[in-house]
Amino acid sequence: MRIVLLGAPGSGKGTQGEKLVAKLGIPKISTGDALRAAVAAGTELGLLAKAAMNAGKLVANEIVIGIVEERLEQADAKPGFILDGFPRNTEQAKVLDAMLLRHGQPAIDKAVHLQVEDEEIIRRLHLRAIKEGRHDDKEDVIRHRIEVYNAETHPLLAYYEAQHKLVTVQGVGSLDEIFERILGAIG
Ligand code: B4P
Repeated sequence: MRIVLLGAPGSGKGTQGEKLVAKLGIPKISTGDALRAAVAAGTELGLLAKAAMNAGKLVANEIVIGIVEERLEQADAKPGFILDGFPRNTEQAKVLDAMLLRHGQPAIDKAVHLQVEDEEIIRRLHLRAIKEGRHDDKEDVIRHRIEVYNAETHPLLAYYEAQHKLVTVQGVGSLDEIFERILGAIG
């Protein structure tokens, strides 16, 4: 199965993605995790990504597309995968569809939208800032990330709706309740 997880920052894509990995036995590909690892390792790619991430902006399409393409070519991703945080704009979504076609892989099966109100997102990311100290979980940066989500990522709901692949799940409640909703929605 090939699943895209969509949702605002802090909507729980990473959290629920981990549960899907355990349940479905397919890998999760998180562009956020890959970029944070590159920043921590101080690679050239990390240096390019760092400023955009800390400002709550999207990292350049070429960089994230390169990360995803390299990862999708690995053997463990052939039977299926969960994409967490990619695509984040229409250009990335179109490139993903073309990439799967080019690699002879089946298309995306479902795009799961985790719906969470802004107030709850801000509350969660504040808590995470205290616990994990992520540079992009500061108040003004959180607000900017929500703006970027609304402007660039939200249009993907219509993109996947047009392909009859969109399922929307309420992302508020216990982790297990949300997970059950996701499993019900993907069938
Ligand atoms: P990401 O790493 O994707 O960050 P995120 O959107 O904040 O995380 P997510 O929605 O996965 O939330 P999580 O489960 O952790 O991106 C970071 C940055 O990388 C972007 O701003 C951008 O700069 C760059 N980037 C990444 N992908 C890119 C792309 N494709 N193109 C361009 N740039 C890209 O949950 C958040 C918190 O909520 C956690 O603390 C969790 O414990 C808590 N939580 C989760 N579910 C909960 C629940 N049900 N109730 C209460 N709390 C919950």
